[in-house]
Amino acid sequence: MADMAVLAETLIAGNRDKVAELVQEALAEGMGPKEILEDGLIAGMNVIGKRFKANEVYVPEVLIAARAMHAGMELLEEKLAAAGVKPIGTVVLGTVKGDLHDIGKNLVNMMLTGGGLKVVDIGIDVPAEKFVEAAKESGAQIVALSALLTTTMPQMAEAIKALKDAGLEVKTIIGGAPVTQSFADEIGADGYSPDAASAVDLAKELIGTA
Ligand code: B1M
Repeated sequence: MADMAVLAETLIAGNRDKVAELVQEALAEGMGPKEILEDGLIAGMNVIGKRFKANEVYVPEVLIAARAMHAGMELLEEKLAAAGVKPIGTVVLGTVKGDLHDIGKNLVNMMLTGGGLKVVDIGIDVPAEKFVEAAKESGAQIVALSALLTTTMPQMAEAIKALKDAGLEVKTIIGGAPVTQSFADEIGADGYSPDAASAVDLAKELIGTA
């Protein structure tokens, strides 16, 4: 029977082709897609998240592991849907208006996806009303905002205000190099995360599945 520890290790090593091969093998042996996802892919991505937090691996390793994760996910997605396996929650994610930085945001996306959440990535330079629209359309529990410029940080406050004004029951989390916990408190965000891996713990905690 396919060994999920080997799949996790292969993902950590970033070997995309081997990950796809192992996922295919496991499916062919009759293993359930949920088990492959949780014990293989997510387990591997969790290790990457922990190592990234501890500065034991860096952005390139995370991107390579995430690419391997995608290769596995592609093979599983249809089967997961058919088996009625639902993501643990939905997160709308974007970089705020006026801000074009997306490397950190994309990492957050990969980590959240790797953590079993559905991510609706609405890109960069996102105005407040677009966050509201996407949250409404997707029924997200969380809206995650990224900003890399001190000049665009006020846009986070705008987006949070717009979500509150729209009466949406979503939690908001923020992050990005110039962002701090005290800024999050000041603008009424529900959470702040200093890095992509912590964003997963924070999102799960706010959704109540941590
Ligand atoms: Co820009 N830039 N940039 N830039 N850029 C910075 C941010 C800057 C610090 C460089 C500097 O001056 N030392 C500075 C900002 C100063 C400030 O305001 N404090 C700056 C500036 C000034 C500018 C321009 C204004 C430059 C100009 O044109 N004069 C301009 C602005 C454009 C705009 O956005 N309107 C600009 C443009 C650019 C490029 C387009 C050239 C490019 C972006 C390419 C891209 O993203 N596709 C760029 C880059 C690459 C950088 C630096 C070099 C690297 C940013 C990065 O990707 N880091 C950056 C200097 C630096 O940080 N060393 C700089 C890696 C990434 C993994 O980290 O994004 O912090 P980061 O994400 C982390 C965490 O912050 C967190 O998780 C990630 C991983 O752990 N995180 C979240 C991020 N978002 C989160 C959301 C969450 C949770 C966690 O949700 C809950």
